[in-house]
Amino acid sequence: MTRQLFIGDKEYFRGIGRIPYEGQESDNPMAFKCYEAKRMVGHKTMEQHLRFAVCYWHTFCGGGADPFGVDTQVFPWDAPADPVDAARARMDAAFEFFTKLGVPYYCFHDRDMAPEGNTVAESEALLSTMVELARERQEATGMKLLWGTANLFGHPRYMNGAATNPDFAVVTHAAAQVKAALDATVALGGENYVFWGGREGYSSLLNTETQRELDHLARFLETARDYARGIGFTGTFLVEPKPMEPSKHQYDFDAQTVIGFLRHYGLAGDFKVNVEANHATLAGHSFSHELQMCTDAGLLGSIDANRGDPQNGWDTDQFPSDLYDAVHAMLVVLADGGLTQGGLNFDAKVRRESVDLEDIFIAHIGGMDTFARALQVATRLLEGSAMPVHKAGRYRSFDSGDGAAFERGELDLLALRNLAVAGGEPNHTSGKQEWYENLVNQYL
Ligand code: XLS
Ligand code: NI
Ligand code: NI
Repeated sequence: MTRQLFIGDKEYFRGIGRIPYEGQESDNPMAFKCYEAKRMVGHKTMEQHLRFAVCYWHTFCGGGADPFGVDTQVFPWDAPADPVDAARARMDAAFEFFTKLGVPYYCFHDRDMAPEGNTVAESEALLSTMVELARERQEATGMKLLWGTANLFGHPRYMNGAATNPDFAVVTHAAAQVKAALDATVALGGENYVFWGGREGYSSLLNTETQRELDHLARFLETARDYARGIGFTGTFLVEPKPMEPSKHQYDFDAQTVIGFLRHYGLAGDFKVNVEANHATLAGHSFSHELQMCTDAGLLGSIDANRGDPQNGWDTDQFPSDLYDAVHAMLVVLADGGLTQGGLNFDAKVRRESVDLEDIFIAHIGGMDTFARALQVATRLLEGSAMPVHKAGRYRSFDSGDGAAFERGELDLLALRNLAVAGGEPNHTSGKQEWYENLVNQYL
């Protein structure tokens, strides 16, 4: 079936067709240099490995406003004065963009897709109208939903938190929104459902009972899970860590904090982690560290692919263009067996100064090429270089004999002490970090 490139009678991205693959030698900014959806890398295609998703919020809702200035980007789909007409126009533009870019997935918040009404019931009705349209668009284009979520941070009622709000009435509104967003996700065949707790944190201990708020968060997630399972959602729930911004102290600080939380409250069976690169750096970690902590725990769910700025300490949500960082990330992902139900969602926005409509294509093309190259480089490093053997070799002393007995828990502290006496001073073994770093550069 040939995919139709735009929906309805209006083309939003005029002059732009389906983005082609033209290879490394091409100087066409509107072409892929590396990403070739059907190209095999190992036993999967690039498309199957990378499972790219476009996010609805930055790409079609964000106009470049910052704390010091209004929107700089004027989107033609924002033209209709009626908010529902604008939502429809935005959806047409979104599906045209997805189709022309050639990604398999998208992600959305309830409020990106439909405006909020004056009452819970009105908001629900607005969302289901738009979901019905999205379902038709998905059928017409073959697009799939990687994950849905609810915006529990934008409305003023959430200023003191959503699930962790000290006022139960607010918690019920958060629940109403999550219920509707879960209904929408299920209706659209979403493969995952995300909880990012933007306001789930606090500013001052003087007015906050943290233990109670954490218990409420866990209870809230549990009730959401039970409802979703009841309506037939078989996907994975994802918690997205972030250390700060907007809250000063966020309960989902980083991957290890979330993993500990999920295990403590018995949620780790249904919930996994959605790692965002920029949130990792805000927490003082590298992107690959966060991914590694999740894969170690068997809890890597999905990825928000973006990057921060080394000089700015906030969530700049830039498009991933750092190949070195992406290689480090893909090394962890591939060693874990790859993304299964998750994907690479571009939770990223073009800079405020990038005001041409084509800039959002250029940004996504760059992000996709970055990860496609990283996939190739990481595959070669894992399958063709000496790196995995050397890494495993560092732990050789645990593979047999007393080291293996220690791992099995068969040696007590005294036995270990006696082995130290018998063995004498250990050899100093080089960690060879520079050797590994040079190897990565050699494969880039
Ligand atoms: C904000 C988060 C947000 C989530 C979805 O920093 O990254 O965009 O991904 O609510
Ligand atoms: Ni995100
Ligand atoms: Ni973010």
